[in-house]
Amino acid sequence: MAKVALITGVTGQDGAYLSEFLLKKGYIVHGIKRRSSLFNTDRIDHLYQDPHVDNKNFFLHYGDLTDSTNLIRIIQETQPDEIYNLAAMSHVAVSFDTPEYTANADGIGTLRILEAIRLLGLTKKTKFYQASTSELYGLVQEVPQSEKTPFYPRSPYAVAKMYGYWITVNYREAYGIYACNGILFNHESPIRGETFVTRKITRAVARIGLSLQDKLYLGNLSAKRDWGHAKDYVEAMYLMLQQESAEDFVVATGITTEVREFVRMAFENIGVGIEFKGEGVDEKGYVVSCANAEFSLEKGACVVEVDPRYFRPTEVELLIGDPKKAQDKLGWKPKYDLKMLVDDMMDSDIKLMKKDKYLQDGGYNTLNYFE
Ligand code: NDP
Ligand code: GDR
Repeated sequence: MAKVALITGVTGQDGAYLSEFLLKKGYIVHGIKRRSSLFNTDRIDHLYQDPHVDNKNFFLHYGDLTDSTNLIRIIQETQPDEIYNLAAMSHVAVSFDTPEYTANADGIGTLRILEAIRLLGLTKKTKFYQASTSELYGLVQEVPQSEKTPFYPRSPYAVAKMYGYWITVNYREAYGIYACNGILFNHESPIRGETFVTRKITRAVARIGLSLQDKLYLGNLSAKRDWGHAKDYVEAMYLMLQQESAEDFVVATGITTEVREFVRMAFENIGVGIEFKGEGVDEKGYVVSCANAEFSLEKGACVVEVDPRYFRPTEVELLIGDPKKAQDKLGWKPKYDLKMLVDDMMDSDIKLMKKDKYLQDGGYNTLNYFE
């Protein structure tokens, strides 16, 4: 019998890669998607199956983490062997603007699913994965950060996720549910949301190279993140649910890099050298060389500038994870390093932006929204 997985947040970056991964393993995959006024299934359209044909193995259900009755009904109908709770208001900066909604979806949403498992009598059948985060570490207590490092959340997002983390531990201990937290450090990909810093950078660098845009505005260039590839990280989620007993795991590369270095690497991908000058809000990045005729940029042009509107009320300055437990117990090892990640994202965004350029040159409007 094929195993059945239910994925919340199936339309997001991780939901799309995890669906692909589980379908390849022979799972029947159910995903919960929100109703929206525009199509929101771009990332999973290649997995979509016509509802009128037989032998389908990928199903979508309308739902929302803020609606208990809907979650209970979907879990009852699908009787999943594994639930991956990936749905969340996942943008740290936006959580300062929508703190109550973030607490409801990211914090109480996790409780709603665990309670559904309990109320439906599925505590022995259904395994649960919670998308916990390195943002829990927040203000640096120790480096590198491991499963034993104390938490100090620094945003409404991280505080909500802290509730999700502990309620997962509590339901494991109280009711014997196989429930795990994956404490994942930042992971990116060509389908990363456009307003997270890596994708904002790769999109903008591709556009600047193709003369579709002059400048990229960023916030804190000194923040350090432990960046991996989402394709590697969804494999760790799956492995966590295949163990003898449920435990929590850090998933990270163990290497940390400044935002400004990510910018430099993205420009390097198109043969453009840049150097940063100034400090804080005065910091600017200038083209120092351009070795690629296709993306020729004028030497001395200022292509990056700090805009304080992207600063956060409280910032997480340094994240670096210790993946030893995941390596030892799960046998997990990432295939991508940072250069491979940057190159993968750049290649994809250059292709996308060439399409935009073609449309613009033909007199058509293209999306021109940057945040
Ligand atoms: P995305 O933002 O790409 O995807 C989030 C998903 O959640 C989307 O499918 C979104 O739907 C859905 N969603 C948002 N709010 C609700 C809601 N109220 N009810 C139902 N669905 C909702 O995130 P990622 O794929 O990057 O991350 C997956 C999970 O992992 C998130 O929980 C995130 O917080 C966490 N995480 C991510 C890390 C990362 O670096 N990517 C690191 C650590 C943790 P829609 O498409 O309609 O917006
Ligand atoms: P993060 O990711 O907050 O770590 O959360 P994000 O890419 O948004 O920020 C990373 C760092 O870059 C700095 N930064 C900017 N960030 C954005 N978005 N836009 C900018 O213009 C900009 N300039 C500098 C930020 O200040 C920050 O320090 C991500 C999300 O996926 C969470 O859901 C997840 O839990 C964590 O990663 C681990």
